[in-house]
Amino acid sequence: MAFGRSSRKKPYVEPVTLKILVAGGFGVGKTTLVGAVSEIRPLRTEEILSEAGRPVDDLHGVETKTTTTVAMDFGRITLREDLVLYLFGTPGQDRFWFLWDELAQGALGAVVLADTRRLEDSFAAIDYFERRGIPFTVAVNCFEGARRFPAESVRGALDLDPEVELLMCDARDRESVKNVLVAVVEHALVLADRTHATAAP
Ligand SMILES: Nc1nc2c(ncn2[C@@H]2O[C@H](COP(=O)(O)OP(=O)(O)O)[C@@H](O)[C@H]2O)c(=O)[nH]1
Ligand SMILES: [Mg+2]
Repeated sequence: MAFGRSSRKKPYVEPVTLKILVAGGFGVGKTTLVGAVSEIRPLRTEEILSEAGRPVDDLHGVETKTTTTVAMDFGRITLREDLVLYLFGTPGQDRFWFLWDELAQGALGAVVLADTRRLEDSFAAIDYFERRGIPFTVAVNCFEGARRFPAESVRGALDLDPEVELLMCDARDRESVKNVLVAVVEHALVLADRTHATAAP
């Protein structure tokens, strides 16, 4: 049946899977972002902020947050039938820094979420990826009520290299988050290509 209907079916191609990190300060929207796009029920390890945790978890500017991710967020999104992303949300608090190196293993790139009301909370993540040469894209999560700033002034405040992309997004919106993820993948692939080209004899 070489010419039968079944031969017209596209052969199944094992999708390429890429690992993307989602980083940024506490309460910036990492869990929300992963939840907005994940096809699997996002795996979360959250604990209700306890009285005991309050002196450590700085809630200033994070009005409605009652849970905190203690380990990580994990999700999956199929960007194309042959391209699947695995998303790993990094823990937002300084006391979980020891998990980062483990999470960063094998990551193609990262999204650094930023909130214009607390830009300084993104510095640590940006430093981390810069130092390790992990390609990243900055996505400003546009909370309503937060002042909007032109991209250029946010870039300046974050001291971003010219080649680092900065986008505006809504972490709750699937299409918006997808755009960010596509940008991260494209940016990382361009950089990987360049590294290949320079490494070639
Ligand atoms: N208004 C608004 N709220 C958001 C947005 N993204 C996240 N939130 C809320 O902000 C709080 C912190 O978000 P979360 O995803 O838990 O932050 P994380 O600590 O980075 O994982 C939650 O109550 C979210 O519902 C957004 O784009 N707009
Ligand atoms: Mg979270």
